[in-house]
Amino acid sequence: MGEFAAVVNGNAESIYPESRVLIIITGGTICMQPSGVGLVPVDGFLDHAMAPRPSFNDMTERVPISAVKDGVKVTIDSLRTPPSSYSRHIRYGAIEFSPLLDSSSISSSGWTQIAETIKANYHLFDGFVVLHGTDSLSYSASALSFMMQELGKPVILTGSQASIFALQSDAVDNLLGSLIIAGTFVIPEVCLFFHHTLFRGNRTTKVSASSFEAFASPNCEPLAKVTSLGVDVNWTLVRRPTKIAQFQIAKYLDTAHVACVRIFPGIKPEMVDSVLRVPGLKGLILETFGMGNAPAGVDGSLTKVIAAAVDRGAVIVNVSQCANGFVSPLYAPGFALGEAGVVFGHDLTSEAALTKLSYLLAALPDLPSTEIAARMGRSLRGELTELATPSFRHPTGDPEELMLGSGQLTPAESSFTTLGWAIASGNLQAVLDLLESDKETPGLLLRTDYMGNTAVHLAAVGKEVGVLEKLLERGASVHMRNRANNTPLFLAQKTGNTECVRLLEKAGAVLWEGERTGTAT
Ligand code: ASN
Repeated sequence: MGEFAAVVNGNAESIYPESRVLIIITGGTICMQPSGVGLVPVDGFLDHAMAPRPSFNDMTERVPISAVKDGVKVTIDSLRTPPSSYSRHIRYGAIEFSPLLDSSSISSSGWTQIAETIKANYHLFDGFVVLHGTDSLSYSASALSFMMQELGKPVILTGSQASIFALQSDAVDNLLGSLIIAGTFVIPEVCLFFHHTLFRGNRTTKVSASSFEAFASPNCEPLAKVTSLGVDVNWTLVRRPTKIAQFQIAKYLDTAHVACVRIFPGIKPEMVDSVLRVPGLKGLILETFGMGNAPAGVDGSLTKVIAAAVDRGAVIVNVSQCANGFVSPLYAPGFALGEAGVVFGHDLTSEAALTKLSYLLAALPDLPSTEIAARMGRSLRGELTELATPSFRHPTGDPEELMLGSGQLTPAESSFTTLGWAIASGNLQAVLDLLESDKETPGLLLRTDYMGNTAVHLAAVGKEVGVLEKLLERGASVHMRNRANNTPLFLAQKTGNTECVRLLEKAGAVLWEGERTGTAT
């Protein structure tokens, strides 16, 4: 260890708590080096790329931590970051896939491997960062979003346009931003982080082959932005599970029986027909012009080819070639497609449409194609905009909230205190009224008291299990930890609140490692 380590080694007993993040390394430019056959991924990323960098390593002791690799319990080496501006260290370990891939070679078996690794390690980490090549990153982010059900922790996919070993690269920013967000904020979605921006993964598309600003989310605002002041999370957009159920994964996607065709002027109906007649084909994504239009063909021949395939049981989904906007049967050509049985994919990206169809076909193999088609038009994970759907929403902000440090309670702080009283006294109606009239950003469910306790922590030790249930049904997280690093489940157990323990476990709560091993207080 060098000079730097000697200076900071005294930080080992840091006053700041640690979050724990697992980095899953699948490959991509971020870990590539030149070879005789072009850029190839090289292994040993934690040691070679992260350990030598002070922003990833505060040079304290490398602590072995528990993880599950290929279904086997193992201990892996960990490093930790210096404290972030959120007064937390991020302690992280890595699991590297073998072989590492250029992401152009990822397939549904790779998605299964990523999903299974997250599932096996879910109880051991606060969040997950997946290092991945950029070429197929939006496909993988979309696929994983559908595979993860009742996700309660952040899963952030990232990569870079230049290798971390290059002198000028976006790799450090992308990786550090992902780590800090995954270890600090309970954003329970499959996200993609790139160029200071956190996107909902299934809304993204790769828009540049070389620029550092490589991804866009044309039909959905970013979930968060990293600025010089910190991470600005758009909490009103963040989705969260509202079903009291544990995290689950779908094991695989059926990409073997779907295809994607891009309509172009002069396309021959026979071309589309031959794709639709590939043996076993169950679904087709049709990339159409503008708002969902395709040439009808001579005497409506293309429309007839499509109608015949729908009759044979194929699911055909209309998405736009335009990055921005949505498809609708507004114009006659689009209307004709609708009449032929094509389902309108609203503002789905092609990546999301293809992976969603693959997911539905694998998850619901016995469902009639008309039912699969109907589900393609409805939002499962926020991947499309359903015009009439109410969404989870925190009320918009109030500048007064920025009065922190003025010595007085902000309106948000005082309403959290009131909520705390209502929870402590088991007054369900008062809790519901307070949540209903909440006017702050972030909302009451995301706020904490001076000890870092969320409403769920307070309810876990409260006398009314119904209060806890209502909080969870409104999307409150069971995974947040307070300043003492305690989960609500730990507090409920400690106070002997067995009903709350049972409910929290049903909602996917698990004890934190320190709590399981008895080092927590
Ligand atoms: N070909 C690389 C990949 O997708 C591109 C990158 O990661 N920037 O693996």
